[in-house]
Amino acid sequence: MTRMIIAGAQLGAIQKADSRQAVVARMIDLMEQAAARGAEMIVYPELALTTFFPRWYMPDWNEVDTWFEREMPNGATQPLFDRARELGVAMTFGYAELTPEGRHFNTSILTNRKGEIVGKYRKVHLPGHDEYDTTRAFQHLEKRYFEPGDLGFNVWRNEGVIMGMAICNDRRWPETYRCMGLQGVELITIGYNTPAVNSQMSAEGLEKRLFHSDLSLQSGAYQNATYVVGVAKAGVEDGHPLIGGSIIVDPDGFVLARAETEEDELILADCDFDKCAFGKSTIFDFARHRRIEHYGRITSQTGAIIDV
Ligand code: ING
Repeated sequence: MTRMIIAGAQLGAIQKADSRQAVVARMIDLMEQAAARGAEMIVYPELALTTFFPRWYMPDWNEVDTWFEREMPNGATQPLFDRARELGVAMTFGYAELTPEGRHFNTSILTNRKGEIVGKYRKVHLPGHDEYDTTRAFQHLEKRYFEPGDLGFNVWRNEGVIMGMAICNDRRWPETYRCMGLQGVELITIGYNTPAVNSQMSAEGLEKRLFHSDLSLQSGAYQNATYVVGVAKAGVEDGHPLIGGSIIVDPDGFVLARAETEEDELILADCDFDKCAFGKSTIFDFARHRRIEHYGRITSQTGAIIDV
């Protein structure tokens, strides 16, 4: 029987001018609060070390690369890994990864309770666009600054739990969860930076964005009998609002904890991973119920084809 108190560490706004050191200090403060409340794992947002820089058009790639990390851990993040080891807290957090070969990914890492990196994920579903778009109220240049992830959706047995990761827009695609569900996943961590308004349809407001975030996370959890922890970078970054709404969801799809602010905020839940077994052995016993002979379109066809 594996139980773990898991913390979601929502981060408030990170301004363009904020240093990585200042952000890491905030992350360590949340980790210490979480450890004091018995947490054995902490989940941080997507691109947790910097502002959501894909909102800015930067023609100079030397400037773009200042938002990326060339190694992990590094000088700015080593104190976080050291404190995690001292406190015995596993963690996931997202950052912009620049590889030695010069490739750019929107990445998340997973550590064990000794502060050792045991897994890495690179964001597969990149929203937005790759050129400056004059029609948008603000830019969303993830397709410009990142390559689609090349590692796929994997899981790791970490601290006795089968864990997987996804990032932000990935949570809107059911394939994300099912690829890990088919590997027996029991915990999926998903950091996100979601603009509070639609750059193309200003009528779409905060309520709808929060609803769609909950809907995506809860359905992924229920349909794959897994815990899901969705954690926001929230608040107003240089005038641009991001939604909060961090939640911890159980394998039945129920929300166990929810952030109430758009600031640095901790949410916690005591997760009993035996609760995954019932769904995986009954309604979502994939081996007994799935009919893959009818699912071919899902991997053979990218876009919709209408021929009726
Ligand atoms: N952000 C947003 C997300 O998927 C978005 C982009 C918002 C797409 C709302 C569609 C609707 O939550 C990131 N960083 O993926």
